[in-house]
Amino acid sequence: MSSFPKFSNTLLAVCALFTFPVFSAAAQHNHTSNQLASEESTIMVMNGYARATFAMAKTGAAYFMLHNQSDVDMVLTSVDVDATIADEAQIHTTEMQGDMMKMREMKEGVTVAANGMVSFESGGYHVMLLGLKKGLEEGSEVALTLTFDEQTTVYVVLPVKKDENQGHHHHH
Ligand SMILES: [Cu+2]
Repeated sequence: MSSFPKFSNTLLAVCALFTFPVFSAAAQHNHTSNQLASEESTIMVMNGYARATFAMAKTGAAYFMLHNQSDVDMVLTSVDVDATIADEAQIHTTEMQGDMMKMREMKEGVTVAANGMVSFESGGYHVMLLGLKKGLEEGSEVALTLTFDEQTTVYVVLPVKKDENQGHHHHH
């Protein structure tokens, strides 16, 4: 059994684990490999998690922060989910229609401006998981592939966590 003093270290390790540098499409135009490490050619996926669901749930949601560290805008054009987890992943936004919160698929994708950040969070942008094979159990993992500009892919494995924030709606 792990002791309490180890707990905060574990959290820090998890945070570090879920920050992924990747090479942007812009970098790929340049075949000089030693330039690929350039700071201005990366996008980071930070603080990602999928929200735990009840056991029979058919839909779930994943959240993260995207940080575009390149000097060109990047568009998150699609998300794929591991087939053992769910049938499909969609990029959604949440909008007020009158006094109702509605979710809408972002078929055109979500732009992360050059050197900008976009937060995917409860009540805003999120990745919707449709056709869950089983509920998302706290402590398990969800593997997603994020595609930017229809060509640059980022593979992330997100922890499933309980979400105290009840802002997300379940009307799919
Ligand atoms: Cu949604």
